[in-house]
Amino acid sequence: MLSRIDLRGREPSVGELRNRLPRAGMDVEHALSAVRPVLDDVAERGVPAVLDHTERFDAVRPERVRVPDEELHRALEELDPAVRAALEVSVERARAVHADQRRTEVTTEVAEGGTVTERWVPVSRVGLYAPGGLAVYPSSVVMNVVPAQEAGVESLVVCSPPQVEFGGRPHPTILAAAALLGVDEVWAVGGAQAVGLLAFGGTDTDGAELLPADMVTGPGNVYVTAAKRRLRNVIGIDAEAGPTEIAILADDTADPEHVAADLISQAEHDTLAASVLVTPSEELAEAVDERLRVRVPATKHTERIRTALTGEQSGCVLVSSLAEGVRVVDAYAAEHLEIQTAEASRTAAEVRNAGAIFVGPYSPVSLGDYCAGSNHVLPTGGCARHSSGLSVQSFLRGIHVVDYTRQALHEVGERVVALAEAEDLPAHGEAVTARFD
Ligand code: HSO
Ligand code: ZN
Repeated sequence: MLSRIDLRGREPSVGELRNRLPRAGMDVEHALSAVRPVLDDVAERGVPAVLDHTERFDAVRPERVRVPDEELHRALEELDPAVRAALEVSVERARAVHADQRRTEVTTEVAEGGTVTERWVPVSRVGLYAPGGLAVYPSSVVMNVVPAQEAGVESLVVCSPPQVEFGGRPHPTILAAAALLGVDEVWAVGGAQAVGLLAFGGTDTDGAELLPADMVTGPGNVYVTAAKRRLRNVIGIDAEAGPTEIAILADDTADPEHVAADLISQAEHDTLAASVLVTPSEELAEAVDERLRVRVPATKHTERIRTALTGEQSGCVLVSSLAEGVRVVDAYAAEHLEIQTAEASRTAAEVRNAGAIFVGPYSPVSLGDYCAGSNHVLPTGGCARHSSGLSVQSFLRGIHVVDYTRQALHEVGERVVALAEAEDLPAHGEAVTARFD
């Protein structure tokens, strides 16, 4: 079922690998032209513009943007107890991991009387986007809200598109997840207009103020992504999320049933999702294909999965050795990388590029999607070469606080003057000497 790329007996360079490995593209630029007038309109007219565009795209016009408090509580009360219990475990584990990511203030004494302190200050107000429609992911609400809360973000608002079948409110599991996390501000707005409203703020139909956010995170469709790209100088954003990816580096000790099940699990998200197997074992490749042929027709979203697995973004890469396999997965820089090899921890330690690494036979990606404690908002499209997933750090700013005494400045003053002169910026030096004239 997976198309084959046979790299055995060859050692392509990293550049060649990047070109040859399967990968999905996403045309954000194209969406920008549709998004620009929407954002301009929201900037100019506020909530009435938001409601007009909501009516056009979501076929519903909520009577107000902010979801009343009592509806959040009701959604939580009405949530299926098993789902609630699972969300609680998800939150608890994510909190434990993210609490350990908090940064401590460090003061470095650079010279006697001269210190630089790195202060970590949370972003004040964050908007979290939760998609609606095909992808209703309360788990993503958890993965966005928890790091923001653990970072100390004081004000959080969740946005999610209004749904016709829920009377113009966002999906009830989104409302319930927000309530469970202690987020009391939820807006029924989606798409580019949501990002616009978060960036510019507005006045709700009942006169209440919708305050602008400093930062917007969370996955969305291509229009949401385009809106974030367009407004990135107005608001902070997280990385642009492309279609999800799983790469599995496996040798002949891997269980083909597990490998097949895991490749299918992420293909379930989207016809553009990428599932890539990298292995030195042709027998494993054959066995996985055989298991795929059995499992794909037997699961619920067969067509979506088949399209993803047979798409050009998915495939099986045959390599001459495990070491070569590590080079391939490093070049690919998958959002999720599973290591299913004889010495999985050792192999995993050699990998440099991945959004998250799942080690051994009992750490499937779907565990990480929900209940591992790790974050599931991860860099896609090869961005794992330079970026990390969402974390407490994403919501913190490090501010250098410089504090020198007269004596400490005097001691280093001539160095400042020398560098200022080398850059033909003498007034920079004079700002120092003026203090000692
Ligand atoms: N695998 C997705 C996250 C997710 N899975 C949400 C299920 N729900 C991207 O990391
Ligand atoms: Zn998933």
